[in-house]
Amino acid sequence: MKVGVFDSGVGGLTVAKALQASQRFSELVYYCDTARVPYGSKDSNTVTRYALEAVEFFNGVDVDFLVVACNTVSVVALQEMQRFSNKPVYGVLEPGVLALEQLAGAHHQDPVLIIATQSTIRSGEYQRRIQALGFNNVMAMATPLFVPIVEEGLYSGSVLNAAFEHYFSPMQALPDWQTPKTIVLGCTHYPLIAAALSQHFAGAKTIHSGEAMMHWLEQHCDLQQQFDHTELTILASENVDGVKRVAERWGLLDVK
Ligand code: DGN
Repeated sequence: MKVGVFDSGVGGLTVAKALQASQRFSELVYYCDTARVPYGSKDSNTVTRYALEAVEFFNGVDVDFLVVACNTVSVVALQEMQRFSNKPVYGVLEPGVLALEQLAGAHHQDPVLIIATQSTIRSGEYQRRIQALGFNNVMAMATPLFVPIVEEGLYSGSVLNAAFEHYFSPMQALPDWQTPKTIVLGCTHYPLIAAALSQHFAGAKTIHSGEAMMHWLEQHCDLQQQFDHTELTILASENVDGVKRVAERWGLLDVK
């Protein structure tokens, strides 16, 4: 089985890595729009226009389905993409929401923190869906600085700590029972700082879009076959060599 993976930039490689590690696919075709990243600060019309161009691209690629690794695109443009695609299109929003109970084992009264790009938080989609599941203590915060910090490879240390201070210091005033116990990493870059986030929030569990998507795919698609390895073809609208270097640095295998 071949799968297309779309993201605005390198962040979706964290989702591709989870798909590759599952050994359920013979090939992944990863396409990212490095020429126009970041999408996270753009308005929904622009993100939808770019997402539909990606659909047009994947309509000409031989894959069984398309995974939208980008949270921003998944909350803003998934339905439009499904309308114009010639193959099934799955986004990371629903898997991420369901993973709260299914993977993290969170209880409805547990405080949940959603962190993501401005567009994702502004859409209110994660908040709405998580509350609709019955969670009644949901906080949401746009934390765009984490994206360039991750791209610089600063997964711990003073720069990351300063960003934590910048975003999270108001939360220090929260009583213990309101401190987040589960953090939804609503942006594909954030799994690389999951350990640091968990440590900052006294061992809070984190939800990773890639693991959530893989869990969802196991439940919703017929993935019987096991492959020795999963080839990864990387394509990009700009600087494909830079994306391949990041893929190797982040531990993806068989990069073409
Ligand atoms: N991949 C994007 C997301 O998951 O929302 C983040 C990168 C960006 O466009 N800023």
